[in-house]
Amino acid sequence: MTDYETLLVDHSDNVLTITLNRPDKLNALTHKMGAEIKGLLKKAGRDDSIRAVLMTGAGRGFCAGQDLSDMSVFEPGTSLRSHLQQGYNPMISAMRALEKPIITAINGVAVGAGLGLALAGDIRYAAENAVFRIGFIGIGLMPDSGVSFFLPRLIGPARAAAMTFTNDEVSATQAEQWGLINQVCPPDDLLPAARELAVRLAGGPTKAIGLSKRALNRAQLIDIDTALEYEAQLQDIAGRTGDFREGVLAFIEKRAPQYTGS
Ligand code: LHQ
Repeated sequence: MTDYETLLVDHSDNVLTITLNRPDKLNALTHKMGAEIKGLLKKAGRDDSIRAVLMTGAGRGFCAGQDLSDMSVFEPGTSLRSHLQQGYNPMISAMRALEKPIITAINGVAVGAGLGLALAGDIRYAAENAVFRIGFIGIGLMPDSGVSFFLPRLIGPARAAAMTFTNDEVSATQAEQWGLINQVCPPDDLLPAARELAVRLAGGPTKAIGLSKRALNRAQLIDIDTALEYEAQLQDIAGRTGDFREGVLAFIEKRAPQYTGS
């Protein structure tokens, strides 16, 4: 696959693996890294042979958020609003809009916009040594990159407020108890476990998984009646896929389904 300046990329077994690759900076985000991630997410949306995405970090960090040594962001007159509108917002939106499962394998510290990246995935596995920290308040900012949206929904408003205001570190074990992540793994087991799940999901009924993601996204924002109607509309689409027919046929024929993503 094409070379990337800030990422390692692998495409095999219908899984696109994106590894943030600035380990000496704990994979802090630069403009280039954001652009490369967005480009890959676009490709993942168009390429039928990509049926799940796995995102992780090289070295001992997952992602330390905005690269604070990039002074262009802090020059007087720089609008952080346009920095976010052009940089992180489309990246986080693209992760939520991609109708394929995204697993984040959090191998170390996840801070600031790096926490946003971790939370924008659908399913999160973390190494025992991973830690979560808001970061923003530590440099006099408030949460961006979707963190103010994801955090209270995942762990509740009180815990979200404490994390956001104090900048205290949250361990992987605590994060699992709170529902911030799905599973804690010994460090050496993290990638194999996350990859096993990604490969398993990549072999699933991709369209139905994508529509499920669309419904789960929408359910965060709407009332039950609207949610029921929205589910009915999306199920109509799922009901017209080849994978649905295959799923029912396999059940009747008492065999494992062979999903193709069609
Ligand atoms: C870094 C970084 C980093 C550059 C570690 N940048 N080099 C922000 C601004 C503007 C607009 C919009 O949005 C945002 C969003 C955000 O992301 S705000 C949050 C920004 N991130 C942070 O505030 C985190 C800063 N980093 C830290 O607090 C610590 O490095 C953590 C707690 C992540 C890890 O601590 P340690 O494990 O003790 O590692 P370390 O501090 O020694 O870092 C290792 C190296 O990585 C070190 O470089 P060096 O050359 O000295 O070995 C750090 O300078 C570098 N690094 N984070 N964000």
